[in-house]
Amino acid sequence: MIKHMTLLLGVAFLAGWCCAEDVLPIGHKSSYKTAVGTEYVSAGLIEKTWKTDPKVDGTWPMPKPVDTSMYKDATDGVKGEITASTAPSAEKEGVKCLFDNDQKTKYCTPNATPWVQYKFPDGVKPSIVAYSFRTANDAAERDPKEWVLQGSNDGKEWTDIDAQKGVEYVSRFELKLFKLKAAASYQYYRLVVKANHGGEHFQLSEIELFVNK
Ligand SMILES: [Ca+2]
Repeated sequence: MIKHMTLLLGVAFLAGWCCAEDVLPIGHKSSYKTAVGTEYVSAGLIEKTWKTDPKVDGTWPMPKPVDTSMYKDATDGVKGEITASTAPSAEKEGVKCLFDNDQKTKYCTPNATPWVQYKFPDGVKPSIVAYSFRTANDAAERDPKEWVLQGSNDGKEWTDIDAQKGVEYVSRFELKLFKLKAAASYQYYRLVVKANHGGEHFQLSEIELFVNK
């Protein structure tokens, strides 16, 4: 709380306005897409003073920029088989939306803890060194919080290659990068979600499986 107060006061000072009734709290996540404003770095987060409505100014924390330029997404240009444990909430929100390189499309399913699987073509076992998630447009309670990433060469026996707990996000369309402790080479990769942030649904807009360039 103290850190957030410090951030808020710093933002107010730098932006040149005083704390008024219409100042939205740190962590407010709406109106993200239409925001414009002044960007600067504070306490490890990119802060922006947004002006989304002539009547309401607000300040929201933004995630640190993530550099993935040293990687190549192993799913790009590959016709893999993409499956999931659970059908999507709507036809247009199918699991393939996770790998279409379009953050405006998402996989959304009425299951807080689904699994998602990417099977590379026969003979293709990319050496994955990192992976990324991008959160979707709305409903932060659907974001993944805890999961295991697994690899397999037959779709039956699985090896855990990464596990994460307590992962937090600060914005919609946020990109999160996870680096593996050791490269993993498999034909199948499966994300097993163990917990989300409390919603009845799970969703993400993008998953990338990275190899080194
Ligand atoms: Ca997508």
